[in-house]
This record gives sequence, C-alpha cells and structure tokens, in this order.
Amino acid sequence: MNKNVIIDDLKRKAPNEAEFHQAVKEVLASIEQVYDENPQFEANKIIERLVMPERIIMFRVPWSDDEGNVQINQGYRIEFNSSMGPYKGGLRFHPDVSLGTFKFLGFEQIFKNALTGLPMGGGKGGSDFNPKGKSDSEVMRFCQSFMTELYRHIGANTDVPAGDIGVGGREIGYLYGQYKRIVNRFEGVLTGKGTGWGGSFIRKEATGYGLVYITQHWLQEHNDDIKGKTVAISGAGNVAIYAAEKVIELGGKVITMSDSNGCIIDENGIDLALIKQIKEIERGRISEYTNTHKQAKYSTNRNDVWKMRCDIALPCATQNELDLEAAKALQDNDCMVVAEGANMPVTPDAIDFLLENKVGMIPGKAANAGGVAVSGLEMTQNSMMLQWTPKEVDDKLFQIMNTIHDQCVKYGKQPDGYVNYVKGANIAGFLKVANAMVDHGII
Ligand code: NDP
Ligand code: 2IT
Repeated sequence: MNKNVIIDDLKRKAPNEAEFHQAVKEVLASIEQVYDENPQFEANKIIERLVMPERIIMFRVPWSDDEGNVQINQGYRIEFNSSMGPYKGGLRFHPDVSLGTFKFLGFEQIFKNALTGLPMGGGKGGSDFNPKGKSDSEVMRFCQSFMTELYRHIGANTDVPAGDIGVGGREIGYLYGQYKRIVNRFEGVLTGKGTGWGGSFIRKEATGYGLVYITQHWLQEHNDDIKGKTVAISGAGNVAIYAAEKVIELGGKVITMSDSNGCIIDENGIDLALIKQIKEIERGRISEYTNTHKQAKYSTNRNDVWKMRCDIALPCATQNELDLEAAKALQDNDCMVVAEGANMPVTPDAIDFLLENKVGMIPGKAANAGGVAVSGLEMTQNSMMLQWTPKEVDDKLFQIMNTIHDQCVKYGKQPDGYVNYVKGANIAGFLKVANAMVDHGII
C-alpha cells in the first residue's frame, strides 16, 4: 500500500478536512503490514473504497426561533460503510462541525462498530445547530425540521442514528416523535430512546461504563486495580458523567472535570450528584460547582485537567483536546494509562509520545465502543420486541468490552511484550470490515 498517495489524494480532493485526514492516516499507519500481507485487499482496492463514504446526504434545516425569526442550519448524514450491517452512529449538534468532522467521525465509527462484534456498519451525522441557550421548544422545532428530511434516508435495517455531542435523551425523543409521526410506524430507527418507550437500559451509561470496564481490563493485565486510583476526566457530558460514576463505584477518586469554558479541580473527590444537577438538569456551567464547594478550584484553562497528579486520564470531551504538552505533563505525573472516552481526543504527536514512553493508550475505537455496543443491543431488543433488565445489558456490555480488549492485545502485542492498543484496535477492526468487503464483491 502506498499510504502517502492515498492521503495526498484525499488532501487534494478536500484540503480542508484535516480531522478526516488525521483519522485515515492513523488507521493506514497501523494496518500497512496486514494490508500488504493480504494481496486480495490491494487487488480489491479496499483502502481506496474504504476512505470514500458510500453516500453523503446534506440538507437544509429551516426552523423558527421563539421570536419568530427564521433560522437555517446545515444538516448532514454520512452513510459511510455498510459491509458489517446497517449504517450506525450518532448525531452531533455543535456550531463548529463541518463535513470533515462528520467524515472523521463516520470513518472511526466503521472500525469501532466492527470491534463490538455486533452487525453494524458505520455512519455519522448532525448539524451546526447550537443547542446551548435554546429553549426546549426551539430544540423541538429544530429536531422536527431535521427529521422531516432525514426520515427518508434512515430505517431500522438501513441507517440507525443515535446521540453524540449536543444530542441526548431530549433530542432523541423529539427526533423519534417526528419520525414516528411521518412514517406511522413505531420501530427501532434511533437508539438512546427513553427506557419507557423502546430504549435499552444502560444505554445512557454505556459509553462511560464501558470506558471504565476496558480500563479495568488494562489494569488487570498489569496486575492492578482501579480501587484507590486517582482519575482525571475532561468533559462533563454524557460520557464523562457515567465514566466518573463507574470510577467512583469501583473505589477510584475523580479529581477533575471540565466543560468548554473551563475545569474544576476538587482534590477531595468530585461530588458527582452536584455535577449531574448542574449539567444534566440545569444545563449550566461547570464553574457553578465552586459556589457550594469552596475547597474546589476553577480554571478557565480546560487543559489544566491534565496537569494534576493522576494514575488514569480519561479524555471525554472532544477531538484533539489532549496535546503533546498535556501528554508530557501526564507522564511527568506518573499517569499509567490514557483511555479515550471521546472520539480522537489525543493528538497524533501526543499518541506517539505516550506509545514511545510505554504509557498505556487505549484508543477511542476500542475504549468508547460501549455506547454503540449497547445501541446494538437496543436494536436487538427492538427487533425482538422485548426489553432486557439493566443487569442483563450491563453484563453483556462488560463481556463486549472484555472481547474488545482481547482483540487489541491479540493484534497489538509487540515483540517486547508491550501492547500497542492503537495498532491492535485498528488491525482487528480493519480485518473484519476488509474481509466483508472482499466477500461482497466490487460494489
Ligand atoms: P455531551 O454533549 O454530553 O458532552 C460533551 C462535553 O464536552 C461537554 O462537557 C462539553 O462542554 C464538552 N465539549 C464539547 N465540545 C467541546 C469543545 N469544542 N471543547 C471543549 N469541550 C467541549 O457529549 P458526549 O459526552 O456524548 O460526547 C463526548 C465525546 O464522546 C465526543 O467526542 C463524542 O463523539 C464521544 N462519544 C460519545 C458517545 C455517546 O454515546 N454519547 C459514544 C462514543 C463516543 P459544554 O457543556 O461546555 O458544551
Ligand atoms: O461515537 C459514538 O460511538 C457514538 N456517538 C454512539 C453511536 C451510537 O450509535 O450509539
């Protein structure tokens, strides 16, 4: 494989999609050897086909705000690869997104979904709509308009969206209501639904819990345990909150969390009930934490979360949030392992630094796959028209994270015994998808 030719071609065709180029580059670097050892991949132009989405849908989303002004946003859905099953992946509502963001997220999703062992292809979508500061009825009108176009492209066996940044239970509810109204069918077309109307138990918690389960497996490999460990977490959204919940349940101490404005440091251990109150119920800012918890410090520099002494670092906010400087600070402070709760939060130079220094580094494709895994289990429950108990789902999630961990070890173990989880996850995911593509012929 000539990976430089492929990357140069992507850059030439779409020079402003840097995040997508970054995601492709990392995968190609990991799989180069297995690609060259399997001539059927080159003969079938697997890579050239894999980096091109099967379909990109872009659409206008008009809606009116509470003052009656007409607003227009851009909607996206990338149906990237369906070799493993229906397109599957979240919707992100955030003002900074562009087509390149969704291409990077959709590309990552293909391999992540393959790693879960469940029949799901890769997709991603969303909008540059900013839910922050909008009323519930504005969010509802936006979601209804978004679904009025999206509904014709999705379906329980075609493409099954879910949540991501800015899309949680409230948004999934409005999107589902509009889909159901248009098609006149109650079916499993979205995941992350309310548990009272077709949602799976543990889906809300799944990404954070799964992240901690795989970190536990990593610690076990190193004859260690999460109990008594100090943990730095970035973000204060869905992934961060439930990662913190599981860490605390297992006897670890979370000392930092953040949002897009800044971070809090509470060396007594974060009061998670207060974080949930501020972020989930009031939709407020994390700085409010110090109003009642005077011992905690607030910093407007989000990166301060990586400057504390910690055993485990869980970046759970957004892409490229943990840079080389942060990786160096973590290593100086004896951090043992970084596990990516967010998608691509660690920059490429920071990943290289962590790997070179033999700090544990569990990539998002493996580490945050618990969310989409339980989405897959929600699809299974929907198609059987039944609902498993929280324990049944949690046990399955634990097993899936265990299997993902073992695949990383199988394909990532180096001659000196160090496990490169980035390489392991990329190879394991790629082989499943590439073999399926070969089987399906030239399509
Ligand atoms: P939420 O919207 O629930 O939370 C996002 C958190 O990250 C918030 O604290 C937010 O702060 C912060 N954040 C968002 N954008 C930025 C930014 N540009 N800079 C700094 N902080 C930012 O999203 P999720 O928790 O669902 O998603 C977090 C990450 O996890 C994303 O990378 C997502 O793709 C990934 N992920 C999510 C899964 C899921 O099931 N939800 C599954 C797998 C991965 P603020 O409140 O100020 O906006
Ligand atoms: O990045 C992700 O894996 C998600 N946002 C979850 C996708 C899903 O379909 O549950």
